[in-house]
Amino acid sequence: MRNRANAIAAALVLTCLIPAAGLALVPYTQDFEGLSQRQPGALSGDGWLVYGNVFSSTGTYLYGYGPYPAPNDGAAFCQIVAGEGDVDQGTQQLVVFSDYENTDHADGNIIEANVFQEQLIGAGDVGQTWVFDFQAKLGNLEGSSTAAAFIKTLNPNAGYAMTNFITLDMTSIPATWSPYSLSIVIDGGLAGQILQFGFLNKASYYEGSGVFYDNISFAIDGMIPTEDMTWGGVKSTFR
Ligand SMILES: [Ca+2]
Repeated sequence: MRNRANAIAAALVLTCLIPAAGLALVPYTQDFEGLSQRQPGALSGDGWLVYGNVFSSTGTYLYGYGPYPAPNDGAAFCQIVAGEGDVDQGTQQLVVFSDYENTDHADGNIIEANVFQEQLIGAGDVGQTWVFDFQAKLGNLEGSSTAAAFIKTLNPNAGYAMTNFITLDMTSIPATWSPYSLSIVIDGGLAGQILQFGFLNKASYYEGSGVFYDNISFAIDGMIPTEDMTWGGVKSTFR
């Protein structure tokens, strides 16, 4: 909670420093080719965050921790890997897995590991449909582990209550690359709220939970980030 409180304070400072027009969803694209596989801060430097939730074996919520900058060391949450791609995925990919540094695995508690990007929704985004596209293939997910992709919205003015939780189950996807897509319509009540998009898994007893992801895009429906046009600080063009 303390970290979230610090994040709130940081967000408030940020809110005061940037003009209202800066509070808006911005397109994002990532193929992981330009990030250093060996740098511990490669993913956090690109804005990736992690958050853990822990449940008892019967599903009772126990505690949460984070958000923290996303690690890239192979021990917890996520890592840039190489050699898992087909033609479209190039050399490097993202793998998302459990927080195996959380020793509650040994007690049979269920660790929910979230790996995500976070943005603030502005009034100007209302009425738009934003699409989260990516490609994925199954990794070493096994046993009782589950995985999902998600778009969440959280209301900072209501104790970070979750106001949207749009998911796509990735538990039983094939071990070959396929495209996937999620979308959200930004209604008037969401202005000023936090939007997160990314991936999660639930695992226990240190069971495998890995799913590979690549070619991530977050953009207004009908737009796709490319090299052609600068838009909102990120390059985008019409699809
Ligand atoms: Ca790639």
